[in-house]
Amino acid sequence: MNLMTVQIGLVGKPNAGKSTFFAASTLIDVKRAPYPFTTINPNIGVGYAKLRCVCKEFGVKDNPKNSFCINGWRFAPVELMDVAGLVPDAWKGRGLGNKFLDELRRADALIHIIDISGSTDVEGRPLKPGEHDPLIDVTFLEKEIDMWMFQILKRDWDRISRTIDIKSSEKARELYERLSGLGIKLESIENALLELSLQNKRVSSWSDEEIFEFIKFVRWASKPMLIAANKIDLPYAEENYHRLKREIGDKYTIIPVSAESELALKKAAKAGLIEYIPGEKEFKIIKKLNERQKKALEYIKERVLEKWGSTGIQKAIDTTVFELLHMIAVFPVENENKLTDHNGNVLPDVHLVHSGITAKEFAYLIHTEIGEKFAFAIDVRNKKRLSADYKLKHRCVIKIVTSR
Ligand SMILES: Nc1nc2c(ncn2[C@@H]2O[C@H](COP(=O)(O)OP(=O)(O)OP(=O)(O)O)[C@@H](O)[C@H]2O)c(=O)[nH]1
Ligand SMILES: [Mg+2]
Repeated sequence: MNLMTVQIGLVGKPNAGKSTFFAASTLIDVKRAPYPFTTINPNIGVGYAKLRCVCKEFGVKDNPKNSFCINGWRFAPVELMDVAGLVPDAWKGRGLGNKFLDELRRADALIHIIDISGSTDVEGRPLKPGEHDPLIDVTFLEKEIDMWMFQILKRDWDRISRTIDIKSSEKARELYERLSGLGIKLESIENALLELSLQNKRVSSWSDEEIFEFIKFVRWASKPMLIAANKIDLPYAEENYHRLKREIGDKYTIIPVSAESELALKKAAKAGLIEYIPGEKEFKIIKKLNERQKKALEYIKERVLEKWGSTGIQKAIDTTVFELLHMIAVFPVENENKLTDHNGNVLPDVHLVHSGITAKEFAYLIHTEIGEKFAFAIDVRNKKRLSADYKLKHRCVIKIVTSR
């Protein structure tokens, strides 16, 4: 085990705004353009999940190392991956093929970026806003991912299913071995077998429909997906958004987003024109702007911030991390009085980890040796001792004490 940064895959059809979402989150200047297949090779970069820092509560001035803090908001690193657009039948190799589907293996969660204004067709070709129904994109993309997994499982299925039947006591584990390269969890497989009543059915007698249902179940459980309704600033976006909420809102979390607006705000902030904290509803102009800049910011203010409360980019990442993946943030320190590491940095790191993690498991994540020598942990807030199997809480500050 080690402290791996959570990885979120940005998926969707071409021209939906994946690279713009990526650039707005990471400030990496990747190629973006209003036509399909702008991105060919994946872009990987660091984005951030936002949470209340503990600095104000403890009354300290922090100097973060693996993250940053603005006005009491801590931004914890997450890895984002922007891949090429998916078109119908991508799993069979259409478009840029299934090469980039393979790139999603490691993703812990997916953000599906759709063009909620309906200004691109299912292959990403430009249309007038309102001409395409974004609901179609939601269904097709999932089918592509499921078919891709289905196909991987089906390769060699006859032989594998018979082997699994022979060692029937290890059905879940055998299937797990087969699917582990896709980042599927053993627990999801066990649940799928139970939920779909496939536990006692010989694997070699599963129909294709049953295999597909099984895949759908494990994919959903292992790679939860959020929908980012992008281009929310354009005409028709609002009505499409409300319709999607009505029709599929019980199954999906849908966040209204304008990636282009977030990118513009971040760039303006970087250039010293405005003050802007990612995820906020407002920005402050701090330099004299030219007419074009004024107009662009006015557009964002009216069409996005005042209407939707934020550009949605930060909210999409935060919801994925804290709600879909149920992660928590942990601040480890070495000196429980000064809240520092051994170099004197105050509240240097924050780590996103799965909820339910114990103090000892967390120690192992920091370093195998710290895990092995774990004696107890200290809850820095109240200086109480925490035992090895204590389940850590969101925003806890802990010190791990090792035996010599
Ligand atoms: N109006 C508006 N346009 C946007 C928004 N986000 C992205 N776009 C535009 O949509 C077009 C496509 O954006 P990209 O980020 O290149 O799209 P992509 O999904 O990465 O496309 P491929 O790499 O071809 O798959 C660009 O012209 C962007 O400027 C938005 O929030 N509002
Ligand atoms: Mg792209």
